Amino acid sequence: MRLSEYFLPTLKENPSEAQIASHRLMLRAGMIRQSSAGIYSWLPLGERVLKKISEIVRSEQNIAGAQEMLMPTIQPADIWKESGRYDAYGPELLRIRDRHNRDMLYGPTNEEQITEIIRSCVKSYRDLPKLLYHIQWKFRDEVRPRFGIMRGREFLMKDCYSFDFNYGAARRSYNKMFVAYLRTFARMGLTAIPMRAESGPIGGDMSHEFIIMADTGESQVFCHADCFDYNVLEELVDYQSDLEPLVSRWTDLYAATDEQHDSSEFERSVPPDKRCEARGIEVGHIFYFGTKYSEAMGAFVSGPDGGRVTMEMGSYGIGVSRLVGAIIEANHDDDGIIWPDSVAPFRVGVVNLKPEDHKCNVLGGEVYEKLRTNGIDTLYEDREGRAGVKFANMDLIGLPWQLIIGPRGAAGGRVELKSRKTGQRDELSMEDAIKRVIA
Ligand code: P5A
Repeated sequence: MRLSEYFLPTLKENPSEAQIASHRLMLRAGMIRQSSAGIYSWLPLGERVLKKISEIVRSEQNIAGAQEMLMPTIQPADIWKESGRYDAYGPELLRIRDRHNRDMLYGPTNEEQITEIIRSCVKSYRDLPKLLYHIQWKFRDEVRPRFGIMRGREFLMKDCYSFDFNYGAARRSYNKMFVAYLRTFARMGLTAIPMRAESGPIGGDMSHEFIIMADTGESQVFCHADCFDYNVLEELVDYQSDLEPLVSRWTDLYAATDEQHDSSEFERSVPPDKRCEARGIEVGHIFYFGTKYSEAMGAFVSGPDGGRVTMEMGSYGIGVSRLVGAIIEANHDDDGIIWPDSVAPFRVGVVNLKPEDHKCNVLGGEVYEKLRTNGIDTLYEDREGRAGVKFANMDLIGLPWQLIIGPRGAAGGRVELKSRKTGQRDELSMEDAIKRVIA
């Protein structure tokens, strides 16, 4: 993409409404624009990151054996009346009336909708288990939407739902998602710690929040320091085998959010130097709630002996849009964002310091085309302007690599390659620089 054509409305000044780094940087880097309180448009740069994150989430859901579908944003109120949540959910639920005077709502979550589908289509225990997910916009009329897209009113969620025949099978579904979540966040360069959590309006008696540490996080958490020392991507995960040992390696370590925190248990579980108390951002939340919805909505199958068995359910959420902010909270410096490779909107920014110079123009065009034809997402700074401004802009938007072309090097076909993360700069031939970016 050529910056002379790209829509990237960056801001020089810090927007006064932004209280935390990710909100400030997303506005300044031209990723989002507020539409109304807690509701945002995603501009091209932001949309790219959202898509990258969704792709990682999708790929790990599929590997775990979940099947993608797509449910609507607008739901009929009837199914929520059946589950009892139409009244219980309160003012966070955005209620709508259609032209025929029918009660509708903008879905804050989809337990009712999926239960309605499964109860009508799945009749026998032989058709279980089922693990289904979608990535869809949600609406919650939060009292205090804040921190930009971190606590929005409209936000993108991946929500998965499991239907099983009995507790043991439901537990296996829970474990699959538990492991899939560890892998998903690790692929984004995040250390997300699973913590015992309160199940709130979703309900149920087993629940874990996945939390990344950040001073600006809304959750207060307590955990054993060893939680941080574990790389789940090094494990060979076979989702058909028993995942309980892998899951209990985590759940045996003390880790809880403040609502579930038990200080005497915490003190018993760890030497003092292993006890961490910190703030964090909730990027995922999984629930086992048994028959809460299936019972209320009559979702049952016939068992092996012909009798009726109410299905066991769980639901599993990832805050896809919140992750954009969470990743920035974990990866930035004073100059701007530092994208991890896997979610970067572009892999490299080609910075032409003097596009009006013939040699720079030719070399810049050549580098840009070579990268593009090699399938590398490339943003090309081909506009005239001051070098300092171009560098500041590139640092702000935080692409992993900057390939810098100036008049001195261009004459000999040489360029400079800068890593945004380490700040290291190397002077290289054009070919070597391209090879390094591709590697
Ligand atoms: C699980 C999937 C649920 O809704 N039902 C379907 C269950 N869980 S949850 O914890 O309420 O939400 C799941 C994740 O969504 C993100 N999230 C938000 N992101 C941005 N703005 C919000 N207002 C918001 N509310 C929830 C969180 O990452 C949460 O873990």
